[in-house]
Amino acid sequence: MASYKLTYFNMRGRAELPRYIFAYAGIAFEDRRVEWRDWPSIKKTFPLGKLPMLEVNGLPLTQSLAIARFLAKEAGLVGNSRLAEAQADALVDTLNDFTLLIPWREDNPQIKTQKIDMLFQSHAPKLLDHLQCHLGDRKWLVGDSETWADLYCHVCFTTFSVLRPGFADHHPALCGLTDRVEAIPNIAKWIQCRPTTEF
Ligand code: GSH
Repeated sequence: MASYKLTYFNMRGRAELPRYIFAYAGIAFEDRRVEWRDWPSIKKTFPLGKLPMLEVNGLPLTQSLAIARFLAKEAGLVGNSRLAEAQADALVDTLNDFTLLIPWREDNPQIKTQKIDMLFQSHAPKLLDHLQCHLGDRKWLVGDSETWADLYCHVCFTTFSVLRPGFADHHPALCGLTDRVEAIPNIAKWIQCRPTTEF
């Protein structure tokens, strides 16, 4: 059996989707969490000088979505056809695009709040409408079983809810989707056991 070591900071962030997939599939992994104070001295030892990094039998894999896609394939979570795979990819990219707009690095708290307000006023409704339209009256975003896109939706919505509580309240079908993800027994177990962090 392969050995997996996932290195990231002590936060959900970009490592949480890989962690969800490990949890979903019941695959054991080392969840290595680096302290920020140690990071400058070890940054150079990582291929891109960025985290997360997954080691598979000691071989490094970088880029959070490449890591997640690889694990989703291992876990049977990519979709049941090439088209379904592409649809799941597109949804993951769409959620990721929004995440990248969040001004994580803005130091001025007032400007940060303004930018987040703008983002949730201008972009979030479009994102939510798109996702809800895509979901329709189905149970999962792609096909008739869960994919990594559903898991990522839960990961992202958890973070968006910290920034803007109730941001999806007007999209009940999406709230139903995230409830279903949260009710997957291995995901529920992970959420209960994982370290508590704000982001
Ligand atoms: N595209 C990369 C991915 O998705 O993995 C971005 C990785 C990235 O920017 N990681 C941040 C990081 O390592 C944490 S979320 N920051 C520390 C640094 O750049 O020194």
